[in-house]
Amino acid sequence: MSGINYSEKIPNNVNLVNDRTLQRALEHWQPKFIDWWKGMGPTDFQGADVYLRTAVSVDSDGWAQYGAVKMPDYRWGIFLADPVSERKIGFGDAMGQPVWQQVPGEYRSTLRRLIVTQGDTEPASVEQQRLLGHTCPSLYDLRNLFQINVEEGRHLWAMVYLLHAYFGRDGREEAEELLQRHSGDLDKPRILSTFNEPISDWLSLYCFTYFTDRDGKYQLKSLAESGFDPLSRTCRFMLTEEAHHMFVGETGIGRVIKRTLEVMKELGTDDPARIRAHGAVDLGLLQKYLNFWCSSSLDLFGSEISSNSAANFANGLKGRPDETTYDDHVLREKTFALTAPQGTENVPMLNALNEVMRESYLKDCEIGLKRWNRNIERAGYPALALKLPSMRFRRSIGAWAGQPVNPEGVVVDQNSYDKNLDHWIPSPADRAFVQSLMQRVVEPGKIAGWVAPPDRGINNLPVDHEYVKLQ
Ligand code: BYC
Ligand code: FE
Ligand code: FE
Repeated sequence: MSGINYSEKIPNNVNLVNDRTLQRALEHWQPKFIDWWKGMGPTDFQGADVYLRTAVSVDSDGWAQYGAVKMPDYRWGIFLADPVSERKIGFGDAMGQPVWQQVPGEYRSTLRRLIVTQGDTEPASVEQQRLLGHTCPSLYDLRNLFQINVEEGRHLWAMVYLLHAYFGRDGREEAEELLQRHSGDLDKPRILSTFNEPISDWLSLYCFTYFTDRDGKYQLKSLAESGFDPLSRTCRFMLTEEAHHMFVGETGIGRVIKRTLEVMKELGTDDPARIRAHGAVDLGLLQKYLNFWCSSSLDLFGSEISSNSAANFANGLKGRPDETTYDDHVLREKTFALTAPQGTENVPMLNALNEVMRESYLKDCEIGLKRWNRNIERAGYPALALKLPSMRFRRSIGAWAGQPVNPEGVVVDQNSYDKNLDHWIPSPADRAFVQSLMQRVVEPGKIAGWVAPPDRGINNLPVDHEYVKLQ
């Protein structure tokens, strides 16, 4: 079951060949996807040979095969984790009943909306990152960018498969629209806010893959709990691909810090102006980038009080990440003490699940910070330790939306908020400086001056391997 059939036009492990109608519908969508990839995917590198991994099976061990591939020839396909026999719904009012292999009529529009929202983020991120290849700090980084891009493309395939296979004509229409909305487009933007933010430099890419791909991890984990079994199985396999995206973020930021600490040591100073003059990113500037992308990603969990989240959980559509680690899977009796600008009140737990998830997400974000801060402390600069902003800072969604809150979570007056914002998130001058660092480095083994080389290469190859052969 878990073996992937690559002899077909659309690689898959769902026995597509036995469902001609579905196969034809997907083969009809395939060229539109390729057109989208060529028009909206990475610019100018479509002819380059990229050292990419491709899924060969959905087992946890050895699912990847590595080799040089031109991106448009990447074998995007449909891969579901193996079914769990006799799987039961693990939470909500229908807990203990068998999972659904088809979409229950009463949940059809809600499930479609969840799948479309998930699907929309995948091509959005490729669009956001499309120009970064021109300013890559090394071939190693360039390869990682393209690996992420092709996998986000495959995540789109995963959602499009569900839409085509389970939602009939509406699903096919939604699949078309996934290629028609575009990141940052004024008329047809992507659905969620973060996916319309430009990613025009590599510091933003590292922050995006650290914070925003991690929202992907949490959302996919909660959908992997779903009573709609095909969605669960799809998300379980997507999660195995997601780990590398967050790795690029965590090691990327770690390498920026490493380089900055080297420069600080060399110059014997922590003066931001001198560090910048030396072509590195001072830690205060990095903190601003963390504040920006973390706060933006916190919005992706939705409102603190949400009837959508309550219904999704009660109906068995969307659980909590790692649902089995909780004691109570029904939550009809529980409440949650929620603090809003008006004060603290107890709300039904079911309505507060977005906030529960946001809290566990933020805890997960702390792990990288601890690691980075150890190096900052060891270098003798404990006062420059990096911090995550408060969950209330710069929110656009939910109870704290539009409130003048500083990164520590304290409400300040609007005037001082407006005046200080440029100290908390990157100012236009900060962005211009970071942009000035973005010089393309494509000699094998060479690296830009603002970031340290990685500790090791891909798949046991040396760091100076020619990961992308440019034409
Ligand atoms: N921007 O009750 P509410 C990934 C909307 S990332 C704009 O507060 P709910 C990836 C919301 O849609 C993972 N709109 O929230 C990462 C709703 O609109 P409608 C993506 C927003 O519904 C990197 C209204 O506000 N996956 O995979 O409980 C690279 C009220 O909603 C935002 C998913 O998100 C926002 N930030 O929860 C590549 C999973 N937040 O319906 C890929 C699927 C909320 O009233 N999505 N709204 O018109 C969901 O589970 C939910 O839709 C949300 C929102 C968690 C996003
Ligand atoms: Fe993804
Ligand atoms: Fe991702």
